[in-house]
Amino acid sequence: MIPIAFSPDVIDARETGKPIVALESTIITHGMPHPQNVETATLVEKTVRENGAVPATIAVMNGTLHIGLTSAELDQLAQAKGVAKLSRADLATCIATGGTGATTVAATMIAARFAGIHVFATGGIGGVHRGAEETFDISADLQELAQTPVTVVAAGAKAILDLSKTLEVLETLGVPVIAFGQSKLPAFWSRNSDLKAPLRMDTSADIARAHLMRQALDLPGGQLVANPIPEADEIPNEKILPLIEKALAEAHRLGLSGKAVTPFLLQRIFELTDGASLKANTALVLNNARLAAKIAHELMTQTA
Ligand code: PSU
Ligand code: MN
Repeated sequence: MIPIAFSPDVIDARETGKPIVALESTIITHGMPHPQNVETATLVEKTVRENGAVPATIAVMNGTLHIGLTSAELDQLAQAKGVAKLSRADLATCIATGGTGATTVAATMIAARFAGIHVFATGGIGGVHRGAEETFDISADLQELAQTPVTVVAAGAKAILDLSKTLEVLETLGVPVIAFGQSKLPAFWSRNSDLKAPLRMDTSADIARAHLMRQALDLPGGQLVANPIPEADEIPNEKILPLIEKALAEAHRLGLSGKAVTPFLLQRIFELTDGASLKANTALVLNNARLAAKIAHELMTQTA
């Protein structure tokens, strides 16, 4: 028996067959500072609702796996200190020992699949870090996409990562990487990278059909939808790249490794851009929530 708690909204959605979109919580506890984290999380949930789906933010609180948080729980998590960052390796141990932890993309996918949720919106996924040939730092998110059947909507991957190595690993793992509405791979703060996306789709209906086709073929693993940040919210590469380099050099000097790397870089880039990175981050998560809700809606329609 797993101690699991569904929020009242998610219980209702499951009973009445409404589309549900999963949301991660590491972006709240380790990706953004307070109070912008809870403001953004609340806006993301609202955006999912406005686009015809029910949000299910996922986290472990005091040993209970939550599928959907009430606003009081969201508030509590956003202010909590010392929250663990949970990936595939530590989700079960956290629940088993009564701990509190926020779920990364990998752990959110596991929980979503367990709860029968097929679509998940986030900001950026983890990937192959720059210098991975030395450090072996490759996010467990990539393996998860290879084995857990959830469609993940993200804005591509940040330039704190090595984008082309990330694409190569995803190709090896057999993960479809689908750029939405364009041919180039989006690069998080910028609409375009210099890389061509392996696949392109222009409608949520096509993405839903592809998800169902993988299911019909009995293929394990999910799909990564790379949704470009809205034009008005882009940060030009030439502005952000030098700041990323600076943050990376600091992380290197501090000898950071493992789970600490990504949160440190996100926090430093926030500081170095005077908060501009956070504004863009919020805009792109909302944009992903919109698309994810449409895909979840399409999945319902096509299976009705
Ligand atoms: N990338 C972002 N924002 C984030 C993360 C990644 O742009 O908040 C978080 C996600 O939860 C992702 C995790 O799953 O970091 C990846 O961490 P790691 O690199 O340690 O696997
Ligand atoms: Mn890592």
